[in-house]
Amino acid sequence: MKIRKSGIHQLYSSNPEEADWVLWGRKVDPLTRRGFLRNSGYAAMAAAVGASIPFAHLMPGGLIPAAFAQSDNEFELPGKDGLVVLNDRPINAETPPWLLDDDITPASRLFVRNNGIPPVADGIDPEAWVLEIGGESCVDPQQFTVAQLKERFQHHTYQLVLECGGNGRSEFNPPAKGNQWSTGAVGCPTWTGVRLRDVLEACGIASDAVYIGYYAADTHLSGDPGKHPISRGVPMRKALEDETLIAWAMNGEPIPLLHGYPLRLVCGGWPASTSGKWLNKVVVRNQVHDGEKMGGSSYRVPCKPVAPGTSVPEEDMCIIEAMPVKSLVTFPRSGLSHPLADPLLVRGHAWAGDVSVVEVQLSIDFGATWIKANLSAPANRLAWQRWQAELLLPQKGYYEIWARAADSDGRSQPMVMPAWNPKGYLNNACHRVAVQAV
Ligand SMILES: Nc1nc2c(c(=O)[nH]1)N[C@H]1C(S)=C(S)[C@@H](COP(=O)(O)O)O[C@H]1N2
Ligand SMILES: [Mo]
Repeated sequence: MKIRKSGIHQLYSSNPEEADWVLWGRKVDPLTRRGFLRNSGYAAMAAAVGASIPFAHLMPGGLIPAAFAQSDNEFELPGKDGLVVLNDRPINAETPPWLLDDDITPASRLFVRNNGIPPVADGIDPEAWVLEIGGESCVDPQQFTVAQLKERFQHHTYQLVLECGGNGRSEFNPPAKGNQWSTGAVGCPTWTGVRLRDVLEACGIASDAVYIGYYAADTHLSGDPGKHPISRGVPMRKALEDETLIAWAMNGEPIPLLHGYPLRLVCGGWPASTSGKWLNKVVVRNQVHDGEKMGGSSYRVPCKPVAPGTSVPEEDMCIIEAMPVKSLVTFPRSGLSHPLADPLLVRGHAWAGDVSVVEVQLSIDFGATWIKANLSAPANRLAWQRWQAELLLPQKGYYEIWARAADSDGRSQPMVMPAWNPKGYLNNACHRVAVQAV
């Protein structure tokens, strides 16, 4: 049986129970949500994954087997290593999970999300690049060249998670429009720059300040110079955190053009749309910033959960702040064949918005039982955390490894899908990879 990746996603997104029935003859028990595989369906699924499935009776219905859910259509992007390109104008590309195994994400493996057209490298003189600080709640508006920023303020380096608010969007049902990210719109490089707080304080923050907003040098897809592709911001409490940086270096090198050369804002743990690339202006606002992609349903979710497919009035949508707890299995790569007798080393990263990860658990039986992984401390606040474990698979066959992280606020990842929302944000469902014991 051959199933093309886009085909299987389409089938499952329009009607997962129907897809189960068409592909495998699998029926879903309405009480337990477990899938019933009849013998012929079981044979079809086992044939498709290439092995018997010891825990088939525990497998939930309506879920694409992880063996088919991975991105596999690799595509070349200059300077990038095996990223999957979702769109080429503007450029958007994500990283397959097995290429996110590094502790510190190298530039070649960091996802790219552009809303407009980046400035051209040739036209940028990094020393002469000017950052303007202003806005109605800035006491003394000023301009700084990059050289002046470097000279006047203390330098700081932090490893910070960047995750697109729409990471995981492809799994929502009904589907949400936008880049169909699977799991790869996340990374955790180190960033060097000055604290936004130090720069804002040098310009004076008025007592009525509530928000900051950024402006940048990329241009709108329409070509209209009066329009900004994106201009977002964060509340003052996030803007003034130690780790919120105006950065000029990523992993010790000038920030690559695609990631914001020569200057970018980095607000770790919040939707990466708040981390403005090609930064040329920061405004201190006496109201919630109202730049491009701050309003409507952009980077907003229903303030209260809604039924899938509901159309939600604008006043009932709330701005996304910290990203939810999440984890990724970066080794093994889904599809691995592993000798039954050997312990299987499994590892990945976990992160949790503004707080820390306190536990990562793994399951090889579709969530029936869980074991604890070893979890490392983060390099600094707002960096992702390495976890690893050794698993023994009980008999030959097809398994899925599920990873589930819990944060210091007592929240953990949902096993299947979190609350549906119109734009498909904040999918922090457990990551799954397929392994075959042989
Ligand atoms: N100026 C500018 N900044 C931007 C964007 C953009 O299009 N223009 N995209 C935002 C979004 S939506 C994301 S997810 C991150 C992506 O950062 P990266 O491309 O460096 O991974 O940048 C954010 N900053
Ligand atoms: Mo994003």
